[in-house]
Amino acid sequence: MRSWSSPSVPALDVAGPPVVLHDVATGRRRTTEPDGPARLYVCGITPYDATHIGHAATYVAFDLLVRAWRNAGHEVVYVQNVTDVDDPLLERATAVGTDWRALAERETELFREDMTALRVMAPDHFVGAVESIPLVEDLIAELEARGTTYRVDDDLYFSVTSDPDFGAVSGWSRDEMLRVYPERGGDPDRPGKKDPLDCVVWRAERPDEPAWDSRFGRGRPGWHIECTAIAREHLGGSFDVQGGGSDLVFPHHEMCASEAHAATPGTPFAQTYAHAGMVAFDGEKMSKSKGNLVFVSALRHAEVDPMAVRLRLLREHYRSDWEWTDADLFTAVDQLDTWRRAVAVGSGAPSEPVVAGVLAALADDLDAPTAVAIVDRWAADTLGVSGLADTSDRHAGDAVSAVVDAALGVRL
Ligand code: 5CA
Ligand code: ZN
Repeated sequence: MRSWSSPSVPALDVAGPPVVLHDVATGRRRTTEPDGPARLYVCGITPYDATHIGHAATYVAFDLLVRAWRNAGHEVVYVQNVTDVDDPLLERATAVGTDWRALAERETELFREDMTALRVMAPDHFVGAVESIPLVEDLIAELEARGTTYRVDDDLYFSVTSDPDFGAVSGWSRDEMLRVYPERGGDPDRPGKKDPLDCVVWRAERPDEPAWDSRFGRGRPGWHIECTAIAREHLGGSFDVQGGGSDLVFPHHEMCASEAHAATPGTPFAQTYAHAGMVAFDGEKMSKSKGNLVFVSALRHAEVDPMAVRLRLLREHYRSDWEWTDADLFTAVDQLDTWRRAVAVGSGAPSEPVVAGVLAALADDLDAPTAVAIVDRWAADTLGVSGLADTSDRHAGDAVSAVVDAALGVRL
């Protein structure tokens, strides 16, 4: 499907260092070593409601990765899916009496507008589940040929035991998996399954649900197989980073990886698994199902500068869980104003350490809070907040705004 337009990004004179990420599968820091273009897959939205701040935080986090790679001199191939057919979308469409396609299209368009406003770099391949059904069919056929699928009634399941590495992404115990699985779309208690953790890859047609013809009968894809098929098609095996929010560690990323391993034994799905923390509101994880949401579009319509929203997000480390408050947003509005006043001076405190420090912080597991603190200090020195203004660097304003734009994605 159509992506959105990426913001223009200033080229910097200095290259950033190699990018290190915390890998969830090993629990260790790992230096990404792209062989050719850096290849990134980030799980996209299920478009049944508007983009909330939790989604925005996740996509801004991976936008920092795209920018860090580019600043380190890599080309990037970025793939993101849109789960434009799945249970929650169909349920919402029925509840509000809208056609599910119209709902998905409307919310996907709003997402594009929100991402554009937040200056998030566009994926090179923005791919819907519906348009990927032929890919999914081919992948299921591969899995079937390897004897890793079976039927329960007319539905087709993937056998998790066919991947000896099943469990390696999350590192969770079986008990933990069994506890969480039903809360995240799984059906451990369904009679006829070989293992309670097996996941559906092709769901046979149900009354009043959309369905497509396939060699496995009429039906629609399961959730996990969608991302496995799209990632393999556009990125190949063993791509650099699989990303998403931490709510996707299990079952989603575990299943995606196992399906890929079963189809191509010996080739890891991704090299690094990176997950963004969960944003809460009113004491609970912000989620469409709970309804405790702050929408990016609502903030835009309330005339909040999207760059202040972005700066608010950058004040948290991407891996931490945190809570959204209006007070923190207003702090970011003031902070953005201070940065803008400082760069408007033109000259300023030395910019070289700022440029190097910001690039280094972002290459170090996307440490945006440290980068933000470096710019804060520079702005305070330049404006003389804590004594005399330092205007010793004649081109500091331009250099700092360029790195803040290129690395943090904040246009001053
Ligand atoms: N379509 C699937 C992924 S294939 C999905 O999870 N869609 S979603 O709309 O529910 O979420 C979109 C992305 O936002 C996912 O990466 C998810 O992990 C992330 N996300 C959802 N809620 C939050 C939250 N409260 N805080 C941070 N990230 C979140
Ligand atoms: Zn996904």
